Amino acid sequence: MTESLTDLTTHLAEVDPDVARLVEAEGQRQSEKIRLIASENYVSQAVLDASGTLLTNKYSEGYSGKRYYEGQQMIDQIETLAIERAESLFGVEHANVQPYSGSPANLAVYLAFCEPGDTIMGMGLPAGGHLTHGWGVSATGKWFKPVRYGVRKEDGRTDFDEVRELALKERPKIIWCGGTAIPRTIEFDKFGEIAAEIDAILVADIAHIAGLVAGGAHPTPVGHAPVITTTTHKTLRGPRGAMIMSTEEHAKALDRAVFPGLQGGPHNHTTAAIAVALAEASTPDFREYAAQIVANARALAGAMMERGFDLVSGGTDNHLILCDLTSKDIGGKPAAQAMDRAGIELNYNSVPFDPRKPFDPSGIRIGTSAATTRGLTETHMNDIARWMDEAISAAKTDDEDELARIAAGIKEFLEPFPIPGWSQSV
Ligand code: DSN
Repeated sequence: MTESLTDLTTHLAEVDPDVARLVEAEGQRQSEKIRLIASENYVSQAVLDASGTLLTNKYSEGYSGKRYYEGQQMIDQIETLAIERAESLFGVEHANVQPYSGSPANLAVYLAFCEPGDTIMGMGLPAGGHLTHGWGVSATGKWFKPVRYGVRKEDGRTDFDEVRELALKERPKIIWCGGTAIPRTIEFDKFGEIAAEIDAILVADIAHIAGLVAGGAHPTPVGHAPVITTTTHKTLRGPRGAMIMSTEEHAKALDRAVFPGLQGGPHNHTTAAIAVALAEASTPDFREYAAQIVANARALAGAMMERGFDLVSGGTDNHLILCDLTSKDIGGKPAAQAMDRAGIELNYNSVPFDPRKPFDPSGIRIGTSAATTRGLTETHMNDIARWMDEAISAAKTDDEDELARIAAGIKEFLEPFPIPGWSQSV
């Protein structure tokens, strides 16, 4: 670090070349690889601009018009703008844009409606649910009594007879639907009927599909789930953050749970960036984007199946593909690591009924939202499936030269598809 660190007006590259170099290298890395991590995306320059503002300097505990610090003239307007845009885009009565991310948003839901020890119900992690839906290692699985539903072995789909039977027997206070590795449409109406039968609150966690819901490429939970949580950075393509949306009936309880229940001051720079992302997601362009994400995922799933990849549920309805690599005779982790060396970035993932451990599972998870942001379309998906297949074959024979050859090909292929927010600096 240099002495100029004491000069508070000097830019990063001069003040801290170590951090600047790593940020630059990360830009290069993001630019040169095909990003297929289902929960990641590339935000717009405008979202990046808002994230990097001096709004980060401000404390704003409380809500618009009722804060614990002075100087909220602009912050109140920004947060109100974000709330109004969320309410209008998703068609909800209430939105809270303060949760720091998805897990704190989900924790706030528990705080609003449950007491420690209450029964709660969600999809099990190996079936595609999220840690915060009551999985054992999460606080939500320790502090509440979790009941878990899964998917059918035959077709990888939710078994609503099982969900209903469990719900009637265990009578959970809240039921979660949604998750992190669900390649099929979430049937909010069916979950809503079951929740109504036992007077439970249905909570839809739409973190993965929020952009698809906003863009009309996935059915909305509104009208079925009175409480909806989402992160803002996946298909919705905003900054790292989260929102809780609800009917007016639950607004106060949820607001109180977020602040003062769980959090202190909201991250105002993130709130501004969420507002920008929500405006972007309200445009006709974003509707086209959402439809293209799904078209790309379907095309990629088709191309993968032609190459003998075994997909959970036999395909996808959304942005996400879950692939069991058992038939390819390789674990998810070595395959994901080899693909990363080959310029394809994704994550290893458990598959339903996985006999292997979560840290060394049988599958990989793939998503098309980031690649679609770069402008890739159905015509490119066959190449991606081929590169994945080639990388797996190379991994099995420890052929590092072949992985490097694929990486070089992908780098060249991606040159006409720049990422927002970064450009080669020479
Ligand atoms: N880590 C997120 C995902 O990848 O789906 C969920 O927390």
